[in-house]
Order: sequence, then structure tokens, then C-alpha cells
Amino acid sequence: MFTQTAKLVHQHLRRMHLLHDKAYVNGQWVTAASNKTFPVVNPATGATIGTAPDMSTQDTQQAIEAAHQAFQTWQDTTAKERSHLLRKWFDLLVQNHENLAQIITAEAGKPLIESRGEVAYGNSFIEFFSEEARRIQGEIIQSPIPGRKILVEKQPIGVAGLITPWNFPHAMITRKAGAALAAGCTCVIKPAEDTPFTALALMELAHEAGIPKGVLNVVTSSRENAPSIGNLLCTSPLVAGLSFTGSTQVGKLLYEQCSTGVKRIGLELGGNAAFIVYKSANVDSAIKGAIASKFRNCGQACVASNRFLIENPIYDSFIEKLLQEVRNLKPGGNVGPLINQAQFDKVSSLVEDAVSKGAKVLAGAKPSDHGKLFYEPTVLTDLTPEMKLYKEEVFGPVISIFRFDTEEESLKIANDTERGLAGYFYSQDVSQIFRVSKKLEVGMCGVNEGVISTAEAPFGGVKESGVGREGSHHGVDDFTYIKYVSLGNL
Ligand code: TXE
Repeated sequence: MFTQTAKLVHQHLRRMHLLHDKAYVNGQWVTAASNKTFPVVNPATGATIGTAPDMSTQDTQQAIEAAHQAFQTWQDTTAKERSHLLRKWFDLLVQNHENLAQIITAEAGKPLIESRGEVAYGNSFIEFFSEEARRIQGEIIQSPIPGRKILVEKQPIGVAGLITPWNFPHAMITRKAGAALAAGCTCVIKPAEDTPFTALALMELAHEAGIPKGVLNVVTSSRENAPSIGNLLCTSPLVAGLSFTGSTQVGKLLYEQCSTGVKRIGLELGGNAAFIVYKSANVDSAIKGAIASKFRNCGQACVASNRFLIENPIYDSFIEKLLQEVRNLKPGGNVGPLINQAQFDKVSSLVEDAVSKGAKVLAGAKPSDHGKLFYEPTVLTDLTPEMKLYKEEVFGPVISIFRFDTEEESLKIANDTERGLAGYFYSQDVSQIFRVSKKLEVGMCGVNEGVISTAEAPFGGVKESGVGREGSHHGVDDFTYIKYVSLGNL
């Protein structure tokens, strides 16, 4: 069911049938067996835009069985066939670029320009994996036994469970599903409860592209049902592996659940990225990178910079220029809302904790009067390790600044975290670039750049930020297993 607000969204959509209020299982648009639904709210306006099926394990079981059935034939399609289907899906995604962006904005509240950017990024994974499908190759290893050959090939693992977050409701699905389909796997996707409609719009276009029934399935659910659905995906013998993007807390739980069946798991969890500016840096370029890295998606990105470390000689000029740029950020204009009340409360309480322990407020540090879930772009200095902001991912529009005197000190602070997803630094000293990029304990490192994600590069972290890599040719590894065939003489 869609509400009046959704009808406004419809008016912008050339292809109205992209908005679905039913889930997608075995090529069919279906309600929950219980007939229950849950509301989906636009965080920018507070309006309920519609309802989606509140599915349970019973519905998920059907989706798993459909995916398992579909795998029996999908695994035998040729790489070329899979590549062509993914390409068709990509072409439809491109044709519907604006429609998809409108849906993302309606349910995630992002400024339209950011949603358009996400669609381009999300689409690029389907394009990349349509090509990569044909490059999943094996090898022949020399055997010590005369006449024998050892053939090594990558085979699809089977049904993959994909649990995705709300911060990039399009791209987090295509990054996983593109790789899974290229590898020859089938999927059961559980999108975040905040953003089911983008997932369903992607399914409409996959359906139109001719991706066979059961190959992609989307099970929508409320937050209450997510744990039991997650548990089923982790423990069902028909599911071969799980790929999850979300909080570290839920990631750890799923890791544990997957261990019972020794199931494959890819985890892309939270980060706590350092953004270091050394004295040789081009400060203007660092400011540009800092703003993009921090305020994109209102700071709700796992690769967003969390802790800004500025070398003493350029500290004052950096802060001065930064504040000029922060004044140009407008909640409700170029900065969107936080996704929901829980995230809003998290940001407010982390800022309050820091301020109560002595952090100095240079900008913001309060709710914006633009709307309920909007928070003022915030700049804090004089941070200390006792403050929660030092260790926790804020996932909001908050810049926390630290001052340092030596490279050694900067690395000590940067690596003093359990997370290790992304890290950034600005420097024009070549030997420093090599030293620091080696020493930062992260899976992704931006040097003189603040936004580095692309379909061609392997995305993922170390420490508690997760296991596995998504995107790039490494992205298919989570969805394939290596089999060797030892070929003797006839
Ligand atoms: O995440 P959850 P939340 C971080 C960020 C954010 C925090 C909390 O720091 O502030 O996590 O966000 C599903 N079994 N990231 O609460 O709960 C849920 O339905 C199975 C980083 O939104 O992890 C949704 O589909 N699934 C991040 C998905 O997990 C469960 C992106 C993510 O929700 C489940 C988002 C369970 N027990 C948040 N509980 C990133 N890495 O980009 C929830 N889910």
C-alpha cells in the first residue's frame, strides 16, 4: 500500500510499476503469509510513504527453497549467458536512473543529487560483474606425477543470503548480488527495514531483464523479524553462505550463527576512519576531501572519516578554512537527515558525551531546526581518548579534531581502534606516503583523496571491520569455492 506522499513520488516516476509494495519471491510479487505489513517512513518529512510485507521465517524458507531450486539450473548457465543477463539488467538500471534516485530519496531522505550519485555507483557493480562473469578463471598446476594434471576451478557456492543496510540501499545490494550472480549463485536478499522499496525496484528491473525466477528473491521485514530471518539464513542447510553489511554488533552475531554450520560469511561492518593531514599537505585539497568524506550521506557511510588528525603547524589554518566550508552545508539542502530516531539519538548522545567531557564546539552540536531528524553539521576539537567519539563510529555529520606533532603520534592515534576499514591522509612527502600507507591498519587507504570507492577496487576491512572483499575481481571469492580435479592417465 502506498500513501498520498508516495503518490507524489509516483508523479515523478515515468515508470510507476517500479514502486512495489509486495516482496519478490520465485519471480512472483507476494504478501507475507501472515498478511502483516510494516510502515516505511521518509526521514526527511516524517511521512509514511507506504507499507511493505512483514515477512517471517516461513516466507524466508520459501524464498530459500526457490533460490535452491533455481540454483540447479542457474549454476549450469554459461558465463556468457550470465554476463548478458547482467548487462540487460544494467541497461534497464541506467534507463531508470532518475526513477531509482527518486525512490531512494523518498525512503532514505537523501538529497536527490546524492541519490543520483548512489544509483550511478550501484549500477556500476552490475556493469562490472557483467564483465567479470566471463573472467572467473581457474588454473592448471603441474603435478609431481608424470602424466597427471591438476585442474583448479572456481565453482559457485550455491544459495547466498544477503543482508543489507539502509545507508546505500541500492549499491549495497548490487555490490553483493552482482558478484553472486556472476559466480553462478542465487540469492535471498533481506534489505533493511528502512529502505525496502529500492530493493524491490531493483527486482522489478531484474525481472524485466529476464533473470530467471528464483535466482533473486527479496524478503522484506520489520526490525522485529530481522533476527529470526537472519538466523534462518545462517543456519539453513540450503544456504551456502552469507554476506552482510551493517553494524559490528549484528555482524558478530551472524558470524557466530554461521559457525554452527561452518558456513561461508562475508562481513562489511563499521569503520572508524582517521583522516590525517600532514604539514606538507595541500590544505585546500584536504579540506575538499574532508568535506566530501565526512558529509556525504550525512556522514552515514562506513568509510566516512571519523577522527580528523591535524599536524600542529597547519592546525589553525586548517580549522579556519574548514569552518568556512562547513558554513555552506545546509541541513535540508545539501545535507540530508539521519535515517531514523535511533541513529539521531546515537549522534546526539555521542556529541553530548564529548562536550560533557570537555570537547570544544566550533560548529553545530545540536539538532537542526529544519526537521526532526536533521542534525547541524558539527565540528568539535580538544577530543580525548576518554570520549566515546574517539572509539565509536558516529555515523553522522560530526567532525572530531585531534592535534598531533609527529608522524608516529598520528599513526598511534589512527590505529588505536578495533576497527580497520578505511583511512585517509594528505601529504606531499613521497617517502611519508609510502610509510604511512603501509602502517595504517585498514583495508582501504585514500592518499590525497577523501572518497575512494569504485566497482574496480576491493572494498573491505581488517580487525573488527569485517572479513572478505566486495567489488573488483576479488568480489567473487565470497561466492565461489575452489575445487581441484586431479586428472590421471586414462
Ligand atoms: O545496523 P544493523 P543499524 C553501523 C553504524 C550504525 C550502526 C547501527 O555505526 O550507527 O551500525 O545501524 C539487519 N540478524 N552501520 O541499527 O542493525 C537489519 O534489518 C540479522 C554500518 O541500522 O546492523 C538491516 O538489514 N539481521 C553499516 C541490517 O541488519 C539483522 C551500515 C543492518 O542493521 C539483525 C549500517 C539480526 N539480529 C549501519 N538485526 C555499514 N557497514 O555500512 C538487524 N539486522
